Amino acid sequence: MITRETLKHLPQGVDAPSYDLKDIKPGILHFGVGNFFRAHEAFYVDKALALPGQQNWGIVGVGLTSGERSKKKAEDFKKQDCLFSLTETAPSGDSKRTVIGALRDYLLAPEQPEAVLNYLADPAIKIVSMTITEGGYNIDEHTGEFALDNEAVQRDLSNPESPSTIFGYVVEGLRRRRDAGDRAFTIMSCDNLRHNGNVARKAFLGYAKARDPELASWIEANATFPNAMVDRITPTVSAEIAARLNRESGLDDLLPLVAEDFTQWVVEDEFADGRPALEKVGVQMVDDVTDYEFMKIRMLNASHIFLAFSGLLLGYDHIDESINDPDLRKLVETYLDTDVIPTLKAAPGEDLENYKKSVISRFSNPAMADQNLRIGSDGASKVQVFWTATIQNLLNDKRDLDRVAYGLAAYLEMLRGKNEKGGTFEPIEPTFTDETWKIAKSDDLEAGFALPAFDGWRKLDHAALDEKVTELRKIIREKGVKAALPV
Ligand code: CS2
Repeated sequence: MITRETLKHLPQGVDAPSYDLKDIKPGILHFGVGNFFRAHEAFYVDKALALPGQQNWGIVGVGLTSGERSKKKAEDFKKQDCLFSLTETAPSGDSKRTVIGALRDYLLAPEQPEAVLNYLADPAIKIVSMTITEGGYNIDEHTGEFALDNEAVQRDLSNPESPSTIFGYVVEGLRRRRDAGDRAFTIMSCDNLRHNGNVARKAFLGYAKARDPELASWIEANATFPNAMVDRITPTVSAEIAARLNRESGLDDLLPLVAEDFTQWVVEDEFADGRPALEKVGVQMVDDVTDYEFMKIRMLNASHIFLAFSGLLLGYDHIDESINDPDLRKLVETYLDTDVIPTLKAAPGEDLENYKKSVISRFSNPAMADQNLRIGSDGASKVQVFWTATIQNLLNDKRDLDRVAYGLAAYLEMLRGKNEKGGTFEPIEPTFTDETWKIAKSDDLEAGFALPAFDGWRKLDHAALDEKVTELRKIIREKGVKAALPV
């Protein structure tokens, strides 16, 4: 176990926080303490805490789900004083190991709802950040608005002072602040969405308006919702990986974590009540994040799901196996060169050709053992966020549809959960209902077009695209992925 005590004699090669934990006071509350958050926001804030005058930016983590796994995680955090180790590994295999101290408390909301609300109402908390996944903002795909008919949201609206959703918690916290004459906080999304701040604004204001329009106006006038581009590949840590990480570090960490050495965070500098000195620890503070977001989502994430869907069908477990398959690598390179880069504008300081090379090298990092199943999970949300803009461009400009048609065919075939080696797997689609699964599992090659993930281009002329997708699905089923690859 790592504790304040063991920090004093860590194994060689593991860095301890260079500040005194007892000086740190919470200034940020974060919902969704997953691996990505621990390797990204917590990593940057940890560096900031070591700078003079930054000790009031410790983080309180909040989990929203109950269940055995969540309870175990909360207990592990408590046992370790919320400390955990991060191993950053380069494609060459070189690693750097650090104990991160930025997380100073961890609460499970279903068990301690009032403690969470007390933090949210406390003016010392100046930023409420979140990683709740692309699909977590409860935006209706058809209307583009916050979905008020969601059951949990309805429950919170009838009982606004004892909420269970993130929307209910945040808005109740802000209500208490307004009533006490305190300032609002910054609501900072760290999810991998285009204009994640705007999405968060829509979600939280959508809920607040339904709860109390006057409160919603106060929040609109006083809170801010900065947009950000976030990037760091952070795989799931299986028991086996955890054991390896501990073996290599010499630690006995209950919550070890591994990430690539690359990391990027570009944030619009719009904070309601101050922020840590992020610009001093490598965060790019900008006025407009748009071009960074497009570059990342349409290049890195879009390629990632191409590789994950294809790899799952071919029976590959990990993304480095996918990118090391020369046919899949060629597919991704051609997709980026032909379909994506010509429609992108380079963000200041970025070069799209270099970015492409770095993405491909990052995918090849064997130390990540990044699971195709993880990357291919929630395809319903990811297809919309990562591919839709490219598909719309190609349809509008009447350009070659081969690669996107193949991608969609691979996605739909992947949902059937069978690989070419005769194995099966369970695709993960948190937003699917029984009805959507029926469509996804149907033998009818055209049924999949009814999935909401495809809505983004149904208003455009999509007949040729559908025809190609159907043809390619047939080829994948009859002759396999390699026969369907458009390269
Ligand atoms: C992946 C991301 O799951 C996915 O969609 O593409 O988790 C990816 O690893 C991160 O966006 C990298 O920043």
